Amino acid sequence: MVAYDALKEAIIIGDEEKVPSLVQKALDEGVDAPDILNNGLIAGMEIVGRRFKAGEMFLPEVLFSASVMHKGLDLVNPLLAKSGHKGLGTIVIGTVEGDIHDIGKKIVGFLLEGTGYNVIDLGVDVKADSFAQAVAKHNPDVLGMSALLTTTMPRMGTTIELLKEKGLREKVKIIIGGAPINDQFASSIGADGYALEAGSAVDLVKKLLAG
Ligand code: B12
Repeated sequence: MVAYDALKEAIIIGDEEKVPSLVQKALDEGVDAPDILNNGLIAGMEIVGRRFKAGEMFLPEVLFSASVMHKGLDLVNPLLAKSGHKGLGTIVIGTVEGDIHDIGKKIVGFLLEGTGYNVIDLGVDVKADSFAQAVAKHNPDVLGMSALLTTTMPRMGTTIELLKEKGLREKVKIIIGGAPINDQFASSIGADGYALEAGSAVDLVKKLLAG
């Protein structure tokens, strides 16, 4: 019997010893890596996402949970690759050109990764052309752009226009976020969605990829 409740709890409280040891124990008992991923690691991070959204967990705690979750992920990842396990989808994410704020974008990336998506983080100060190249190269299901400055928000629109020019816009769902962004701005530039915080970003991605 796998101690999934204990594993989830260890992720929530950020226990960096218990997470890898419980994952290793489950692997030693012959439990499938995808089972541990879905019912232990992802399930734990989903609770973290919900608590963060509800204001019951705070930023440093979320980052800590994400880092201990990664310790578990490191153990199951090689086995997942061998078993041909496919994630829920690929997300390319980055902070737009001229903007170096990345704390929020990283949390969004961690939570998406923690809930089963393959996340490619392009970093900060990402030019429209680099976003376009990444879409062409990785063929992601979703492109996420972050901006924290009112002066860099327009770059999101520039990127969408460039994707249209290159015939890439229809290949990918586009979501945006960051403190100055709202729904109205998202629709004005033709993005597919906006999320106020990381928990809602996970819900948004799920919704966009379901329909
Ligand atoms: C930390 C910080 C910095 C750090 C950034 C460190 C880093 N590695 O990120 C440093 C010190 C470097 C910095 C620099 C600057 N900053 Co600053 N910074 C902040 C601060 C205090 C917090 C931002 C933050 O991390 N918040 C916490 C995270 C968790 O929240 P978040 O980023 O909003 O992310 C959440 C959501 O927005 C959403 N989200 C975010 N991205 C995405 C993406 C997608 C796809 C989705 C769906 C959702 C999503 O989910 C996240 C998690 O829930 C804000 C103030 C504020 N209250 O926002 C100012 C702030 C953003 N900064 C500001 C300014 C002006 C600057 C500087 C220009 C200052 C200067 N004169 O040099 C420079 C700009 C440098 C540059 N070129 O980018 C202003 C912007 C004002 C404006 N209207 O444009 C703010 C609002 C401060 C202020 N009140 O004046 N800053």
